[in-house]
Amino acid sequence: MLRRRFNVYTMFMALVLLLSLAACQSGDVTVAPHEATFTARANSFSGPDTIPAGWTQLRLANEGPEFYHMQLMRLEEGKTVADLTAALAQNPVAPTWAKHYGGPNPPHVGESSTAVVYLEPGDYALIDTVPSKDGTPHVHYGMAKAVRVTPNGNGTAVEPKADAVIDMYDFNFTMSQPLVAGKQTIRVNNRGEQPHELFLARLAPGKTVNDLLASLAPDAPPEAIDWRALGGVSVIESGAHSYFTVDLEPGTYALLCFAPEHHSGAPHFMMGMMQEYVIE
Ligand SMILES: [Cu+2]
Repeated sequence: MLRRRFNVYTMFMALVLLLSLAACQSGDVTVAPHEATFTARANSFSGPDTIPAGWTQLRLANEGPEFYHMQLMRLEEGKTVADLTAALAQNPVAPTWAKHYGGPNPPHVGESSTAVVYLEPGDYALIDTVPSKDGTPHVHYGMAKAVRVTPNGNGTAVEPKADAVIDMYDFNFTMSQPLVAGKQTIRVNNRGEQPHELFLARLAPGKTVNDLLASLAPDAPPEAIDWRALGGVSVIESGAHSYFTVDLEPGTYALLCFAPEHHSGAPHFMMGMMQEYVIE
């Protein structure tokens, strides 16, 4: 009897060992991107100080009262987060020593959004250039954090698979195929010469992208925000690409780019990067 119990126990332990070995093995050949979560609250970011290099899924949880995004900027050696915020206070067009590496664009208040970006090792500034209620970008109210991207030893995080592609040009958006309802991963390519972003929102019935823009004016009443922020990818450099996953339902959507034009500083949506899109 004792012997039989021992055998059952041995077999059980062998099974546990086999299963854990299998789990270890699948851990070595990671297929998903790395993940890192940051939280935005009134005038602060919290999250990890270091992230491994490679394809990384960044999640932004909005626990603050306004709209926030994550904009990763890779800093040239010797430059600091303080140098960048000082430069942006002089000119909203980023200095050439800071390169845009994207991040999740604003989720709705109380919600979260994700974006998958490719990060090279180096020192980054995580900033939020979304304006606060008074029109001053959050980066000037303390939403700037140093993040170090460390060399990735195993290099196994792979790129996501896209269900649809949106191309960004100077100055419009084009789609590889009609977007459909349902959960999907969208690849966003910057095929323009300037840095671009994609912000996606679902409009209230009968409303237009102009109504959305009007609702962002400092004097607009809070109830003017009758649309839903659905994220997207913040600014990436010419030639770069990024991904985001979103669950779309039938309705009218707005696609917008707020990046400043290199010479005039005017937001790109004023130059054509604002588009409505209907999903049947
Ligand atoms: Cu743009």
